[in-house]
Amino acid sequence: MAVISRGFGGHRRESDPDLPPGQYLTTDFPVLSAGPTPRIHTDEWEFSIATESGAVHKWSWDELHALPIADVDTDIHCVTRWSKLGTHWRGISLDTLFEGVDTSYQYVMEHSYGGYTTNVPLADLMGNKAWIVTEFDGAPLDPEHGGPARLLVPHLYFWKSAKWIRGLVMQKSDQPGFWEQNGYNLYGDPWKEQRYS
Ligand SMILES: Nc1nc2c(c(=O)[nH]1)N[C@H]1C(S)=C(S)[C@@H](COP(=O)(O)O)O[C@H]1N2
Ligand SMILES: [Mo]
Repeated sequence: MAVISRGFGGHRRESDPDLPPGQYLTTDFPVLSAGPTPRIHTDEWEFSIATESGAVHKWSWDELHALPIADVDTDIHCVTRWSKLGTHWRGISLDTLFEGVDTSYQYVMEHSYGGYTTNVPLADLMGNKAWIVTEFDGAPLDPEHGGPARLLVPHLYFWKSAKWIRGLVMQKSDQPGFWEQNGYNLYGDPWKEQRYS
């Protein structure tokens, strides 16, 4: 008998139109970290956005959770070629966090607890395309996957989704972050296979 793989047991065909070129599907959730997993207690956790004027907008864990929370269903694509379709997250839209932020800079450096950095244009964080997520699959985000909170920018390769996010710094020009300095593409569009520079 014919086996229809779409929608069966979560496996879908490699010809799936939602799968970017050169990617394969996985139902696992691999952990990819450049260093040890930092442990950040939510009572010490803080997120900030710093701009060219010297202003630093800060949110504690409780302040973050006072903001409207969004349900996010999305596909994720790692440059090491695994993709995971239909992942479910909850978090706060970057549009919400940027509401009171005044900047004319167009680029952002993401900074994580532990020192990881990655760069992204501000336009890629706006328009309901990026979130600070605190839940995955109905449970608090695992520390290995970036808990208590990570950035989620799913339309770019997953290295742009900084785990253990600590803050964003507005940048006048697009500067390479950690992996970008080590040969990864400055932008990272999975549909254009922008893997390396
Ligand atoms: N802080 C931090 N964020 C990070 C990384 C990292 O090493 N440190 N790795 C990136 C890479 S290369 C990928 S593919 C994803 C992996 O996320 P996961 O471990 O939840 O699958 O996180 C990204 N964010
Ligand atoms: Mo990655």
